[in-house]
Amino acid sequence: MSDLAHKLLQALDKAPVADTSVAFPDVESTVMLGALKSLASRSMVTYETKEEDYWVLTAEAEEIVEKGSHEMRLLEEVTKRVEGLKLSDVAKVLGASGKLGQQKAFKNGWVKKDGDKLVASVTSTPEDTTADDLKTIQATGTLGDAKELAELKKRKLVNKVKKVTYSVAKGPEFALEIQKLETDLTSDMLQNGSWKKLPFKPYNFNAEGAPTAAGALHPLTKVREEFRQIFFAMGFTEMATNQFVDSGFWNFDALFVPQQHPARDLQDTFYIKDPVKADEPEDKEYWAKVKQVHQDGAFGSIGYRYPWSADESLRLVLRTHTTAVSTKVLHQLAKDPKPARFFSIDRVFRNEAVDATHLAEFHQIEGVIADYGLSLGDLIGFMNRFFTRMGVKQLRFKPAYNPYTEPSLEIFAWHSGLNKWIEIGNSGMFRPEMLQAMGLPEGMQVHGFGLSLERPTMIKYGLSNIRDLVGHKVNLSFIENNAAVRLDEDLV
Ligand code: FB9
Repeated sequence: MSDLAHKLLQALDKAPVADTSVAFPDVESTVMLGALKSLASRSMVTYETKEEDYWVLTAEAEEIVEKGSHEMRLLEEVTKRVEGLKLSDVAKVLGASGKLGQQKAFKNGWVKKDGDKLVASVTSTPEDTTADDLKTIQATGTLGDAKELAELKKRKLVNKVKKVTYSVAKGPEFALEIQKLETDLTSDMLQNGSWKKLPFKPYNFNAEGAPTAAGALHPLTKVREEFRQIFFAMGFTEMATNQFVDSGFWNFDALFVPQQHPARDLQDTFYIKDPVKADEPEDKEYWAKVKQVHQDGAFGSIGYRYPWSADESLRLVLRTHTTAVSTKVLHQLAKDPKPARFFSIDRVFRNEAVDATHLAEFHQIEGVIADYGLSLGDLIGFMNRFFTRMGVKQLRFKPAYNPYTEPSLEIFAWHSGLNKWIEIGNSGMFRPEMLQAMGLPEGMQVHGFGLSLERPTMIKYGLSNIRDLVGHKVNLSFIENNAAVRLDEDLV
């Protein structure tokens, strides 16, 4: 046990310690607390904690106590000169103190302007209350006049300090000697029975366990899992999305996105330099149908009627949406077309302007539902059921445009916190030019919908800047300490 503990016991043997900061002025309160906790755990002492605020002087205030206040020193320099002190000489004569003292000297009515000079407006030397107050604080740690104290704080001449002290008394097991307590029960003690006579340190059942340096799930991961469970509960199968680079064919052409579409421009899409182009898809019939539907029209569509470029279609891109993956999955489904539901949640990349809520990449949540005889009403009904599962009950739908779906609908929800309708996703019925080109039967329709993962996560965790969620500026303690997430509570 520490030397301090022994000194404390010796002091207590004479009398209770009313204030440890007086009895042991050189001991930090944190060190004192350690000794007290150790003795208290053996019931050798009892103690009470006392917290009090007191005031200490800044370096500038220490100088005022020594040399007088800025305003007093200015008055002295003015009074020394019969004709007064030139304003242009104040800094030369008094340095920074001159400027600091002028306002207070004027406010006290000690000096006044006379042309380009300062002259005294008092006939006798006034009380230097600033210096006097600071000397009082220096001696006692406080000042009776709260208004004066507030002004000294405003002038940054004093700072508040919290003082923690303890009053200590003898405990029921008080003794001058500190008995060594066993902390570990050993097999020898059990075998030879010595444990019966040995003093053991009592268990501290209130002690908190040492924090374990465990890992932590990122909020996006937690919200992603919530969405995955909702999709699984609604009969969806997860798509494999571990391929970020794809050809323009799968990302655009197969979705009936024309090769002149602005989404395919460099300012919207990240193109890969090397390798220069992808391999043609194995399904040559599909490749030919996609070309045909763009160039000449097919499946009841007049197409876009432009010379479709195979090279353009084989340029490699960072996928701009996970719909590129949905297209591949639907193309596989066409080999045995039966009702199916697929979903994906993964990163997509867009070469767009970044701002507080948008980065060049985000996680897209996407679902596709393939079935026979689907209508737009079925899509609207499904979206209501999907979002109801995360507490979003009041939806509105607005006609929109996507090259690959017709009709398309933007989805809105009423955000009670923001008191307005917010866009929560996009959806539509995939076009026949896309579906029949891959070989899906004419009677089969496919609904598609999408939203981002970042937006609901930011709302859930009350974040306004996406850089607090992803990127090198993320506060790791936020990642380690944020709450578990449940999407079935009202989210908007
Ligand atoms: O996520 C979005 N907003 C959102 C989503 C959820 C939410 O809380 C949950 C309800 C509980 C709150 C907000 N948006 C889509 C809307 C806006 O944030 C928008 O500004 C940003 N959008 C992204 C794309 O913008 C470059 C969000 C992202 C988005 C948009 C469309 C799709 C996917 C992601 C799609 C699609 C689609 C359509 C038809 C067929 C297949 C896929």
